[in-house]
Amino acid sequence: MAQNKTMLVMNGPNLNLLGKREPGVYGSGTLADVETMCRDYAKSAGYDIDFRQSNSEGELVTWLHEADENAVGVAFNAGAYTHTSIALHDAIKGISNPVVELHISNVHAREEFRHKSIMASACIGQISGFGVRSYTLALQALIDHLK
Ligand code: CA2
Repeated sequence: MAQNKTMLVMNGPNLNLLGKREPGVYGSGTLADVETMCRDYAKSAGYDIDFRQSNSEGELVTWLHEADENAVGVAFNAGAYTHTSIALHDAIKGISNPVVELHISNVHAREEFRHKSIMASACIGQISGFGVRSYTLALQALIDHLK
C-alpha cells in the first residue's frame, strides 16, 4: 500500500476573511493564496495538502478525528478557538498525529486574552508571528518531526 503523504492544514473561525479586512494585522493575502503557498511548499517536500477552513468548532473536532486516518500530521490555525476551546485541546490529545499550532500574528504581542492557548500543551509546538509564512514554517516543523 502507498505511504500516506498528506498533511492537513486546518483553519478556524473568520480566517475566510483573510485579505479582506485588517490587512495591518493579517496581511493582504487571501486564504486561497495561503492554500497555494502551502501546496507549493509541501509538493517540493513530496507531500500533498488537504486544506480546510471552518467557522464551526464541532466540524474542526470531527476533522481532527478523521485526520488520524487520512493524514500524517496537522498544521492548525484555530483562530480565536485557540484561546477558548477545551474541545479542540481534547480532540488533539485524542489523535496520534502530530499537530502544530500556528498563528499569523504574534499572539503574545497582542491583547492579553490572546496570550493563553488552551491547545498549546496538546500540540508538538507553536509558531506565531511570521505572517502567512507561519503556515510553511509549521509544515516544515511537521516534516522534520516526521523524519
Ligand atoms: O494570528 C492568527 O493567526 C490568529 O489565529 C487569528 C485569529 C485570532 O483570533 C487569533 O488570536 C490569532 C483571528 C482570525 C480572524 O482573521 C481575520 C482576518 C481578516 C479579517 C478579520 C479576521
